Amino acid sequence: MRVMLAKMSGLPKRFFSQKMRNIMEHWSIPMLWMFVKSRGDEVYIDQPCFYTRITDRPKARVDEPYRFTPEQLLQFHKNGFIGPLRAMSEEEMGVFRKRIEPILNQRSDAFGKKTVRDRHLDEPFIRDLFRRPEITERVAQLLGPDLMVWRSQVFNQKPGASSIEWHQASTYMAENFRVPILIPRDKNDLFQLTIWIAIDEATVENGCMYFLPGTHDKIRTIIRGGDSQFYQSKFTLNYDINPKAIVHMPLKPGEFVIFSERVIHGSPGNNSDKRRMGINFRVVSPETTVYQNQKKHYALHLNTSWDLSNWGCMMIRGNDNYHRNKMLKEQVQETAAVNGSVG
Ligand SMILES: O=C(O)CCC(=O)C(=O)O
Ligand SMILES: [Fe+2]
Repeated sequence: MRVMLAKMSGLPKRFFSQKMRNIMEHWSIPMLWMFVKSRGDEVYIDQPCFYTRITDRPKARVDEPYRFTPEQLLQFHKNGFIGPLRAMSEEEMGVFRKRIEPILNQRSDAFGKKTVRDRHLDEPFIRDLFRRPEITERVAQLLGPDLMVWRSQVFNQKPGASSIEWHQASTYMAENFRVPILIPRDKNDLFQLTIWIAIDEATVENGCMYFLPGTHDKIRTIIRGGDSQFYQSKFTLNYDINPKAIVHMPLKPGEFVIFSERVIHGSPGNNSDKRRMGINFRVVSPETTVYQNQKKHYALHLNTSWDLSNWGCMMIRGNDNYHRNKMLKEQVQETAAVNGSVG
């Protein structure tokens, strides 16, 4: 396989379609080998990587009220998630809820269409939530002092909503199996975290998120086809789920959980008459390149694309010493304020 690829990569680029060139550039040998061996039935769910750094040391110094104990840090690195933690009071979340509800029925200015993705691009009050020290100071201890948001999403699980199948992710190559969204310095290092904040109360009955502790050790494969549905794609994660190992994460409004997307996670669907709405956002260091040279992003499991002309990243803590990424316009004025945060 290695020899074949080396020979192929020596050929002039015009010999290959863009699709083929993407595959040669971004599919590693294990990814290609899995595809060939299974004749396309089994593929890695995302670019393979391994979790190596279990530590009880914080990656940033923060003020006392937000500080994790060494036991909490160790627990996070062993499990791949930590929560519940509080971002704001239930009353404050009530105000946030009233503001976000109507927006979801409106077109996003940034993308020119109705979408649950990246509504923070249009709405300063959502950006304010992501910048709360209750969140940033916790995340900094796990990921490092310089934090940049590149994606957010509202998960509005109405009564009767179906499950969000067990899944994991690394560089979000899984969204189209051609090009990764994220290019970190080292794929194996912890380069990203997701923060999921409860807008409504999330309970076991209305389908709070659940996790399989310790499964962030590596990226698994998926078996294509079958009955399991991940949005519009049909696949099953190749992992034998032990029901006893499942950890549910009930959250009160205003509480959040921090997790590595590499940990196997999902939610069981809403079997109640109460809505379960939450908002997540994904954070990397500004050292990571996001949507490199991409003008448009296509997600296979949703069969839709987003025009990235108005998209940009946003610093929520520390400094961007790399200037690699397109930033939100208003970030220029906001940077001074962010630089004042705890270092
Ligand atoms: O809201 C959910 O149930 C799933 C969320 C999720 O998969 C994520 O935040 O990555
Ligand atoms: Fe997820």
